[in-house]
Amino acid sequence: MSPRPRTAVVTGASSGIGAATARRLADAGFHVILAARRVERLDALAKELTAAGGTVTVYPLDVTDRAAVDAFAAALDVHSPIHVLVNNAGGALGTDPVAIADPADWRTMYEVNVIGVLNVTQALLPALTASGDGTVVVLSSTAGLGTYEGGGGYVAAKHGAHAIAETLRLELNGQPVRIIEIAPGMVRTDEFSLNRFHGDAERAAAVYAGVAEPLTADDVADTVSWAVTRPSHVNVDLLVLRPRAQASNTKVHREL
Ligand code: 8X3
Repeated sequence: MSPRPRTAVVTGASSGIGAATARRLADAGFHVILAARRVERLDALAKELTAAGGTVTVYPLDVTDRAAVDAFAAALDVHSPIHVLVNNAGGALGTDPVAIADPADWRTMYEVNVIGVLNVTQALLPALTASGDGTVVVLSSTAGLGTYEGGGGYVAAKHGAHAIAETLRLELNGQPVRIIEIAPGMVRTDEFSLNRFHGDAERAAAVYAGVAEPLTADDVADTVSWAVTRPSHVNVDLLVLRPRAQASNTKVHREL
């Protein structure tokens, strides 16, 4: 009898880095639980992964809704232990300077990037610990490690996600759960910049103007998959990845 597959939960799995991570983890043999708000996208991804031989489960979820997250955790407990949680759901809103930024944007970013990670991690920690070999991934950002002009609310929120990862690693020391933080720099996805600029496609595209090869969602997913498949005693505390054209948050080589 072949062993039961290890189970991975990916939040924000409907697009971008989340969907790419789900693909990579399914390919690596995980039973992948796809969680996100947009269920029709999850269904399409589930169909694709199942056709490729993967085992997936779809679960509609808003990570900022604590009651929904608790119900999600209760539903999962019935089935199997959780080995990997990838806290990917997140995003940016706006690039206004601090002096004039909209507090509503900041609140939304804090809710999804910080409280969302807190909600899902708290709810799944018992199942991750019970697995005897759990991994929590926090997809933060280079915005969680340093600031830049116009980054304001996103930088603040991602510093919050970084703080969760650092604190949790200390608090769980001695338990069979490792905490991995992956901090990507410039990644070109269909939605990240578009959402940030409230649907303004021109401004969204300008972010990547002249940049030879921004990272792709799959570049990040590859890194997540690599990190979570290291032997259990190996903890990749923090991994920063950027495109070669980006030397820092504010130094980007553009060929224009
Ligand atoms: C995305 C990186 O540079 O837009 O997390 O903050 S950046």
